[in-house]
Amino acid sequence: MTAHTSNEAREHDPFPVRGMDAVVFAVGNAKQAAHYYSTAFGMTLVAYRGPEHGSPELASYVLESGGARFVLTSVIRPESAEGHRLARHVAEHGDGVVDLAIEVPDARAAFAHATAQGARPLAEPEEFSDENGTVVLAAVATYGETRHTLVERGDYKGPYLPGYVPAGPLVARPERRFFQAVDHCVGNVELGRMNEWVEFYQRVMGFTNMKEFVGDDIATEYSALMSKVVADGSRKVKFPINEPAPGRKKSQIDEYLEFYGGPGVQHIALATNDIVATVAAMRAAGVEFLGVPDSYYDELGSWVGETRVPVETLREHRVLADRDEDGYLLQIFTKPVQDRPTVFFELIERHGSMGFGKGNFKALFEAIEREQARRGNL
Ligand code: TYF
Ligand code: FE
Repeated sequence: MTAHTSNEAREHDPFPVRGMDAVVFAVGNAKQAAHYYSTAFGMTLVAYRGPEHGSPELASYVLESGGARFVLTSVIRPESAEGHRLARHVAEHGDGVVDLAIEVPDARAAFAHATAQGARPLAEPEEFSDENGTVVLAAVATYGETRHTLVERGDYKGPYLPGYVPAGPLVARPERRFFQAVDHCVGNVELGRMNEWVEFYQRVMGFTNMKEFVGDDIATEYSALMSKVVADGSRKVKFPINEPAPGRKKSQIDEYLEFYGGPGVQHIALATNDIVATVAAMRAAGVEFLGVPDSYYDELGSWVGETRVPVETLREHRVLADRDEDGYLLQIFTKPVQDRPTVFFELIERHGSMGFGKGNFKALFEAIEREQARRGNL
């Protein structure tokens, strides 16, 4: 019965997905970035591709933490169109996300559906093989210069993709994993374009709107952004889309668009099951988080109810909490992780809630505004 139901569900899903395959970053110095994500994010280097192994143009480091996978690529010597594209990406946008790669059961079918629904093709489906098996890759464009590679792994057994060799770890693994999955990946798009991109994911990938959104009522009062969330049927892949809104001050989304040089990935949320331990470990390694005022915690206790960690512990670590009808969540946001005020990370510990922390938007956006002011961009 269960098997029958899930088979049927799959047949009716025009774009079935298995989950996020990887978040791919183009950076100026992947060797150093791999060290940062190892020491400060507790990730483990598992695979590498570079000039020592027949790739003279690009160096790529694959890091994992549970099911979360980051790929960090930098250009050694631009030769091909791909090398020039990545070199120009870093020159224009700074370090950033070039690819939100999605694992699919059938990359040819996913690509055919996406392009029939109007997605711009970037790479036709192609097989890549080595002694570990065969994968099929295809790619379509999304907002800005970001892409979605569609990854069909079948029973591929290598450490990442053909062309990569096993590598690492760079440093001793932490005793405890800091996070175990990518929870959601957020895009910033231009003023007035949010609904187009929401419709893009609905049409091209069959994603549906999740109920959480920031409308113009909230936007004009304090957040200066509007936001909607799309997700696949299984809710393993969740993509909130933000656009700037006219507020009292300069929108944080406008600041991003200005410094990134257009639309792109704003933050990656990482799912943890012990946010307090993870924040403590990341802080000790030098990661900076947004702070909220003490008054946030003075009020929190009166409405958030029972949480796994007492409010006083949340206060100590500046962790935020929110509750809805399904449960609660704990979350915290890093400051931008490069010199440009662009990409940052979120840690999220979910206990039933499928939301994104709507109850925290006011405190969070005020904290972001304090940072914007500190940077002279408000
Ligand atoms: O992903 C979300 O929607 C939450 C809230 O600049 C959020 O993490 C939205 C915009 C933003 C920071 C956080
Ligand atoms: Fe988020």
